[in-house]
Amino acid sequence: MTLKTLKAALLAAACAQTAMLAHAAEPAIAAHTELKDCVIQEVLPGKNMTGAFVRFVHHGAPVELVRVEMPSVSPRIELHSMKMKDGVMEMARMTDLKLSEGERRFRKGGDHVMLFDIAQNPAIGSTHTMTVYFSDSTQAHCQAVVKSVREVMKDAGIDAAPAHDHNHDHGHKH
Ligand SMILES: [Cu+2]
Repeated sequence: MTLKTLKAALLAAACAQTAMLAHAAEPAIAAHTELKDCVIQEVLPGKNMTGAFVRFVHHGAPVELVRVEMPSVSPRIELHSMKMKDGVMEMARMTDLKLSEGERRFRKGGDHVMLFDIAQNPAIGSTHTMTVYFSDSTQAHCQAVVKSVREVMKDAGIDAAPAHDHNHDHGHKH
């Protein structure tokens, strides 16, 4: 083998490796999990963060959530749960990342996707691609729609109406 052919062979090997790495960086679509009802809560005035919600429908062996990406909305995303601390509900990093057979729902007041450092508030009604990465190196996508806080609360079964509304508007209607 001449030096020239050796160089060519090395270059070819390097290219093959680069191609393999590029392939590895694009995970396969998960066959085990569907993302449903993907929603982003509107960003409230004066804030640059918000929550996003999703319903996972999972089949087969358990997998773990690794991370969530939504590049058109936020460059920094964490998975959060609500935990009781000193009698107050607080957000904390999610420790239970497992998806088992069946449904798991993220919703306002519970588990959620936390979007930080939002530079431009997404408009209500606009949609954004949410990508979830799993521990088996697969991923799943959905189109998350931006909804108002009121709608998000309604979806979560939280009564958003102020307390006095019950007394004056709804108290005697049956
Ligand atoms: Cu949070």
